[in-house]
Amino acid sequence: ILILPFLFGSCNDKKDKDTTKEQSEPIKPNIVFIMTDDHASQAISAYGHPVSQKAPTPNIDRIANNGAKFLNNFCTNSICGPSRAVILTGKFSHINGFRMNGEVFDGSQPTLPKFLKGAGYQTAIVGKWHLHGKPQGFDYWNVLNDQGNYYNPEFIHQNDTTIVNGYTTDIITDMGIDWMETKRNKNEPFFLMVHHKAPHRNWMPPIRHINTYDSVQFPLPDTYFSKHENQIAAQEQLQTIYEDMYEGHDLKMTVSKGSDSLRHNPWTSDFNRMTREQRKAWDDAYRPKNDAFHDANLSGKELAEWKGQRYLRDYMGTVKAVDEGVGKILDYLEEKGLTENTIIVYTTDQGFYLGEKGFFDKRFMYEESLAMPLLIQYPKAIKKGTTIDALTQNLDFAPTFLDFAGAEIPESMQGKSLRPLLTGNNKEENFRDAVYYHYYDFPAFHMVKRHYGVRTERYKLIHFYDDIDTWELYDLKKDPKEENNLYNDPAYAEIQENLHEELKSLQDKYEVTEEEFKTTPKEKVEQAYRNFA
Ligand code: SGN
Ligand code: CA
Repeated sequence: ILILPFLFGSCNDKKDKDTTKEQSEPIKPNIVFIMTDDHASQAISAYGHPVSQKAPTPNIDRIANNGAKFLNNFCTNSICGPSRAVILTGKFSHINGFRMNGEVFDGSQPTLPKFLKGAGYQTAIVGKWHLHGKPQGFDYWNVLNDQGNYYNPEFIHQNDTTIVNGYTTDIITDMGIDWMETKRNKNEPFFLMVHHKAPHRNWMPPIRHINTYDSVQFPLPDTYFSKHENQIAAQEQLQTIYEDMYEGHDLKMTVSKGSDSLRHNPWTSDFNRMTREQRKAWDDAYRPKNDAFHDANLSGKELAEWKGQRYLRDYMGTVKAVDEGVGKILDYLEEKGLTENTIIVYTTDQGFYLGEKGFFDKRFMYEESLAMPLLIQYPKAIKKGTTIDALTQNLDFAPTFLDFAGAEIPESMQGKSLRPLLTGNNKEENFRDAVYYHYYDFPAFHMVKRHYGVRTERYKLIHFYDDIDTWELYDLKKDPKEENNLYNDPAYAEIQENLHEELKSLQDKYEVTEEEFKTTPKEKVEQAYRNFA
């Protein structure tokens, strides 16, 4: 009798306390981060480019419609591994130490998944990693071996490398869903990275989409045959569709009519790894179109245009599977009632050329490869149909997620949280005046020279260095296709001077030291030009 009131009292106290706790600590949002490899904004219909209108991406567009679309989001270094390292660390390449593909990421450094884990999150990554070494900071990881393959790819999980049968995009989508459904602790918020291989070179669509775009004529850019006047680095690159693509490996062209043997195909394992059934379905689908090509007997400009069409049809076929996968993930979250409390992101590691300037690949600081598509939905905080003009970067992703997770943003991170932009609490013009860019991977594949530069809302200044020393300046308002290099044009003298100052101040701010401007011995560059030609 004496004890009872005490018991009731204490129970009530406890209940009251718990309620207060819930009120002061709102449920943290889950984060599903879907990132593809080399997906150009021109190939996402939400961005409205004419190419994408011929091959729409209705599921990716759902994210734009449900939330926000960034119109000026850029990478800091347009290449795979480096972009991923920037995303994981919130720091530029020269600070996180991963400047170019082929280097090994120092996984012991502080990263986004580690901070999120500290904030009570479950963390997982499936799909492309490409930073060599094993992923750290993830409760679960199952990643492609190196670049990965489109068909029957190898995955690395713990100490095992396993071939998983099927089409890589579908496998990665299913792995992401499987982790959410069966592998995570459902009492904790989660951070899941779904990293696709597609639509990376060599653009092999799934069997179900080999013929999807055969009758579509994609618009080729009017810069397709550009001669790159006053752009020496562009003149000396090796990523022109009609000069540098491998006719077998990339364009799936056969040696002669009736034959299924591919023309130049230096890495046979992309095709040899297919099962007999897959290969038969593949050859049956390509044979008629390759035979029609042989009959047409094209050359010169017509042949170059044919290659552009073949490239775009294959590329869009791989995008189609990505879009279906995004739809599957969105549907899954919807079915499980997770949509309201989940931040869903769609992006890619950098932009890509779909024939602009004649190019495929990325690397350059020109718009198509500098720009990164970025779509984010989070119904609780982001209004439907938001568009964001501010100059943002992949550098900002880690601070943004930490901000939404209610975790502290470490001072050493160099990006800024996008949360105020997303929730409408920041005047866009105050966000950032200019972005800094620095590309290092030279001499290497495609021979794009080292360069760095600054982009403001209207102008861009680039310095190409190493085996050359040339500057380029563009007025993006008058010349959005960057064909008219204005460097040293007297009419732009003052603008040029201001851009130089802006560049210098960004290099100081981001702690870029002399170390970053090292050049390559001449013989090494010459040897590389011979190797890649
Ligand atoms: C491979 C590609 C190149 C591409 C690099 C880097 N060749 O070497 O075209 O530029 O990857 O791409 S391939 O025919 O082997 O695919 S990245 O996305 O990993 O940076
Ligand atoms: Ca890439």
